[in-house]
Amino acid sequence: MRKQIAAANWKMNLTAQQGEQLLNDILSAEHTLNVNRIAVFAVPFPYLAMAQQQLAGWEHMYVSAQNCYSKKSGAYTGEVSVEMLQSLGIKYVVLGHSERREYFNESNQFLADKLNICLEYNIAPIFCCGEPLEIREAGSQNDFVGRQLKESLYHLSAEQLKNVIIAYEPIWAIGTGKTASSEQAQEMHAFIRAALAAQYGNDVAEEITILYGGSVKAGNAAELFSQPDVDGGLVGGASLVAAEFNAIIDAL
Ligand code: G2H
Repeated sequence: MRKQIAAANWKMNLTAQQGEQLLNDILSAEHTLNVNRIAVFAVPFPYLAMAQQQLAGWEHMYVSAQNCYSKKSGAYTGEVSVEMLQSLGIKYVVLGHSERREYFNESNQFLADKLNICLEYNIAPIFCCGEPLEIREAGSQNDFVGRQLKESLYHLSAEQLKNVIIAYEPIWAIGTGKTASSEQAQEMHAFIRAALAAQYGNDVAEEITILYGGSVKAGNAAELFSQPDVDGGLVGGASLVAAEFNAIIDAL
């Protein structure tokens, strides 16, 4: 069975005190999680250690970074290495979010390097892909996402790929309130799985968790997650409100 994941992406939001309170509010609700149904919290770098401490002792809930650098260590002022993340016990990192691609010029090749180093350090990448509006309107979304997969992932072995989580996030649906319909999400997730199957075989593709991201909220999570190839969500705005994210976890 594939892992189902509710992943919170706090982005650059909340003070330390607000973040601590939010996690406490989420932890104080009852959740029926298990090894194949987990919650992940991608918090800002300064809160990683705090979040790790708060989640210590809670099963099936994990802290994630929102980014990392592609080099092991060295003179890269302001960057954070996977070795640093590993030393805190972090198990996940979001890579290639469209905001990083757009504002920080992250290319498919740069992301391939980041994927490599994460996998070397046993940190599972949550690899984001997705098309902008003009590509969707031109009907070229499969080619666009297919190329992102090819250029960042296809150098990996099947064993490595099994540790990668994919998040499909159509850029036109991010923070806009415009969610992709569950049919649009399913269509792209099925395309991604078929592309992985063509490259790595059906058995490998069936094991890969593919999350949907883009204006997921309590009100649409169950419908999105009920699609056969949608294995959970990467959630921005709604993950900042305990009641919303609690409901999203429970919709898994
Ligand atoms: C997409 C998503 C989280 P939101 O960026 O990665 O954010 O749910 O606010 O659209």
